[in-house]
Amino acid sequence: MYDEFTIAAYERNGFAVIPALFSAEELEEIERQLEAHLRLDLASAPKGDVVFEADSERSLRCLFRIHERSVFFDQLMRDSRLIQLVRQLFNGADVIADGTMLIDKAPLTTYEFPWHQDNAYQFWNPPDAVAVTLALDDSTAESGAIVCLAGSHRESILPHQPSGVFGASRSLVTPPNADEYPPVTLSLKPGDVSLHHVSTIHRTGPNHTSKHRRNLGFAYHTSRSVCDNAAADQYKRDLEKFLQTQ
Ligand SMILES: O=C(O)CCC(=O)C(=O)O
Repeated sequence: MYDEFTIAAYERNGFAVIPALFSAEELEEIERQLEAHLRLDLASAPKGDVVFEADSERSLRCLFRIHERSVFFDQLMRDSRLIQLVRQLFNGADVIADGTMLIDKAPLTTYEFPWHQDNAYQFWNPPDAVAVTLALDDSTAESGAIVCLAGSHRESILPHQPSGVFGASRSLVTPPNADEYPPVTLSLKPGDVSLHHVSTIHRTGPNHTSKHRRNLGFAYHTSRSVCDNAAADQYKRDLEKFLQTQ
């Protein structure tokens, strides 16, 4: 059971941090598995699931749907601590695990993931869904940590547009009001986990450091939520069209 303060903070703010949920030994194993997986997967993963930096090194920026091609990462997404945590956020509702992704902000990369709400492309109704982030590296204001707007999860989904940033499909049309919803940087150490509600407005900034800032992201929804499949299909078609123009 996770403490009531964490759950209360999540309910109030739309995000929370659980320090050191994964041990150093577990992280070592995750690193080993990730390295082995990347050796195999980068060449064979579907085109839309891999995003590289545009620089000459072509380093990896995002790898989506890892759970579909890796038993280890599928099981990690179903880790009992993560499932129990999400179940507790949603008052004991059944939890369905949707996906695993890697986001690697390479050293000194300048792009941002602009302000957005995840439900602008996930379409859960009601929005009983959450993104769980496991830090593999130090995530700080300097290295491009996730910044959430406290309380913004109470908003409905605001108008979004294509973000123009590879890996981040949509961004808010109008930047949010920071007076209404104060920004909070989710600083994480390796092994820490953060949670943000699918309606929470958030962004990530550039990585000004000389080190990678990698996050593993896991998505969950509850059995109470239904996906608006028509909207999701339209979104996929629009995204494919956009990728073909690139
Ligand atoms: O981990 C990251 O860098 C991106 C997080 C994010 O914006 C998201 O999960 O929607």
